[in-house]
Amino acid sequence: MTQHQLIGAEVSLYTGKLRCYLKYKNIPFEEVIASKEVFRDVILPRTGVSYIPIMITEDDVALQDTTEIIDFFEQRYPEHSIYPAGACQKLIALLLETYGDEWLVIPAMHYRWSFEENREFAMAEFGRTSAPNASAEEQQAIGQANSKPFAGALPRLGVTAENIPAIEKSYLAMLSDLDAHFQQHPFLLGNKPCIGDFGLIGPLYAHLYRDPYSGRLMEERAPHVAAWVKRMIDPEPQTGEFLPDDQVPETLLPILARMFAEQGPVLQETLSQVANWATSHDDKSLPRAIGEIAFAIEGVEATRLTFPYMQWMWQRCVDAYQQLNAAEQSQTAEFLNNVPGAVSLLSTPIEHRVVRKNNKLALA
Ligand SMILES: N[C@@H](CCC(=O)N[C@@H](CS)C(=O)NCC(=O)O)C(=O)O
Repeated sequence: MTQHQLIGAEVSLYTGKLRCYLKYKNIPFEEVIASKEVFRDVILPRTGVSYIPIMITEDDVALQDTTEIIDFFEQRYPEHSIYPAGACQKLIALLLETYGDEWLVIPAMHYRWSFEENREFAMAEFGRTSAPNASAEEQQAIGQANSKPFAGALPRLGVTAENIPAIEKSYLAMLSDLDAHFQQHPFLLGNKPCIGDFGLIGPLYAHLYRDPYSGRLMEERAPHVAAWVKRMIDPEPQTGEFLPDDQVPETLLPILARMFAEQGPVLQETLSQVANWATSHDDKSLPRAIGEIAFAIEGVEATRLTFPYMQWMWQRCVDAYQQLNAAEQSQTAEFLNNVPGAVSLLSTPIEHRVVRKNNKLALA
């Protein structure tokens, strides 16, 4: 093999995250569509799991999980790093990656599967991905079948008839906050993208920009966010700098405040459920979901499954915070003191860590 292969789909959230990264870094790659045959012959045998995207590197290493793939490539191609050197910037970048990857999936999935226009589009796209050579009719039927588990995931993520208005209210408020930010800055932390930009582009591209109904909504409500999406998917490779002196724009404060108000309590409860799980299970392996969590968006309560993977993402943030020296920690805390709940959650020790082993999650 001579080139890295990205195996994924245009319709997939996390494939979009990785594709934007590879383009910004100017890492040459070939994109292979994750058809049914590719799932059977490559994805499952090489990774042991059925997630996309996966990466087969030019020297034939198979990798899954966008965060791990990005970190693998950051080692191999350290120039134009997407991790800021500044302590505060780096932490904010990691927080926003966790928010995009693990929380904005809620509005992304809601808008894709609750609106007829988006649903029809996504089903056809699922069919096109699975069977690229089938007729449009066949693709629609295949898409309908293949998309069932995804459309059916809404209740597990905590999307219900009762909280849909709150999810939409929160998403539109977040979009307007982000619009105000991108009116002033091309990317989150200056004029080059950081890991946080790649976390956010996952939900904000494939679902919330590319699906037709959500795309119109974004163009109308938040044209600067739509312009950022276009910069992310068609970047000027390897250009730009982060803001000087470890500055973090205040326009990110409302976004972080929303993250800690909504996702913060879920993160906290996930840590505690993982710790409880560890005391009552000898086996180190972790299922995908280990329980249920009550949470609130815009004051409306709902329940979702507890995903220990969220803790794995959070550990990266906590590690970044707890490894800071005293001066960096106090400077970072000064900024984060404007975000209710942030410093206390970041200072909470992780009782039982989780690790990724062979693309599955396990207790440490
Ligand atoms: N954290 C993983 C998430 C990957 C993921 O959930 N991908 C979706 C498609 S965008 C998927 O394959 N879902 C299949 C499933 O949930 O079973 C990553 O960053 O790669």
